[in-house]
Formats: sequence, structure tokens, C-alpha cells
Amino acid sequence: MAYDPENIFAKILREEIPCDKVYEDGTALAFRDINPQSPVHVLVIPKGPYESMDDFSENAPDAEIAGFFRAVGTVARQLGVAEAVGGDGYRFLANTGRDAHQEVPHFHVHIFAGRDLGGMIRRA
Ligand code: DGP
Repeated sequence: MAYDPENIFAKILREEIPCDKVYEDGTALAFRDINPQSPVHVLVIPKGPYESMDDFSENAPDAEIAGFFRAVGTVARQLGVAEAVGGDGYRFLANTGRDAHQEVPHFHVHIFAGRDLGGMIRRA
């Protein structure tokens, strides 16, 4: 499937629609989720056009992959949720494809924090 440049996160990257930005560097942008599932719920996206974790891990250059995952850690520390900076920890995940209910076809990592996040996965 080809990357859809009209997806909502592509529009956020082009600043066609606003976001509540928490971090930006040359590789990644992080902003608060519009429908938060925890007191802290931030999305981190690469600036490049990758539709999923699958696409990103296969096709992004190594420097972009390294830069992106460093950005995820940086965001968690900047938010104060990483234990390294005195926080209580966080969960990050990337829904990938249909069974994972990926809604937006631009690769993104969710960072959840600010409460006990419970077990790893809920039974259907
Ligand atoms: P996923 O199921 O992993 O594709 O989750 C997509 C997330 O994106 C979902 O938690 C809601 C969020 N989202 C959708 N549209 C917008 C938007 O326009 N702005 C922001 N900040 N978040 C959005």
C-alpha cells in the first residue's frame, strides 16, 4: 500500500492542522493525543513518509531509525515520566495494521503514563 500524503499526521507535519506539540527535532515530532487514554498520552511520529512500523523498520535509513527511537526516549524524559528523571515509568506501543486497530496510516508511537497502566494486553 502506498503512503497516503493526506493522512491526518501528514497534515499535522505540514502544519495544515494544529497540534499540541511537546517536542520536535530533525527526525521526529511529538504531540498530545487528541483522545487521551491516560493522564499523559503523547504520540511520536517520524517526519518521513512511513505508513507503519512495518514500513519504517524495513525502509527507513538507519540514521532515521536511530534518531526516531532516541526521540521517543527524549520525549519520555522531557515529560518527566521516565524513571531516570524521577517519573513512575511509561508504556510505549505502535499499533501496526488491522488486528492492532491502527487508525492513522503514518507510523506513530504512543507514550502512555501518569497512572498505573494495568496488564500488558486485555483479552478481546
Ligand atoms: P492508532 O489506533 O494507533 O492509529 O491511534 C491513532 C491516534 O491518533 C488515536 O489515539 C487518536 C489520535 N488522533 C487522531 N487524529 C488526531 C488529530 O487530529 N490530532 C491528534 N493530536 N491526535 C489524533
